[in-house]
Amino acid sequence: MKDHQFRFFDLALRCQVLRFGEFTLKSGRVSPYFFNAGRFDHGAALATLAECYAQALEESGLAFDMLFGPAYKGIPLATAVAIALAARGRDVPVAFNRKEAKDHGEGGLMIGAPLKGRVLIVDDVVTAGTAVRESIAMIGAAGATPCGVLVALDRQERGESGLSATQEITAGSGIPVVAVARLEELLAYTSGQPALQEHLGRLQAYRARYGVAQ
Ligand code: OMP
Repeated sequence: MKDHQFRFFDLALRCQVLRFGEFTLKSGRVSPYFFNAGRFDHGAALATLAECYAQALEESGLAFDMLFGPAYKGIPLATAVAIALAARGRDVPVAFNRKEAKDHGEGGLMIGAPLKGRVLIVDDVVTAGTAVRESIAMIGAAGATPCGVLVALDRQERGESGLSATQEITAGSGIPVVAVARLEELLAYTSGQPALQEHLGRLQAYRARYGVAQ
């Protein structure tokens, strides 16, 4: 496991973004863990998180022209990543959407830089891939090219085929998904932390039931 992945899980636990227990997901699956990116709710945490995203992005080598943060949770995430990239010497445009169209003032659904060129979607979590597919469609409809997805956590859950949801997105649309960390790294991190041992069995059982073959 990489250094920034350790930092990411340490931060997620400290901020109570990552919690263990019993959680019903959007998909209806009952999960022994949940990742709530809304709890990255102060400046230093967002700065560290954005550094982890920027590191994962740089290591991926993915080419992109601008960032897009889907409402709501993607908005602060894409903004924070744009700031982290600027600190690394790369100044890129950033855009986001609103969920309801406004018919006064500047109007429209999109805010920030005009969507054009290769657009990288920045979001929190992928489970079944529904949210990511919606963002890909939104960018295509705006006449730009969705070129990749950058998320904090890929839960590596089985999609409709034997592949994971993120593998299905890439297979279906050619769009790569880069994650700061995946369930695989969460398992490695958990097994290395004495205080988290009690959760390991439930995580492994969940992966056996809903995950993909490693
Ligand atoms: P999919 O659209 O199925 O990929 O699920 C991703 C979304 O589920 C996220 O954007 C969240 O709204 C929510 N979610 C989490 O935030 N954290 C989790 O650990 C799991 C989920 C989820 O419901 O699957």
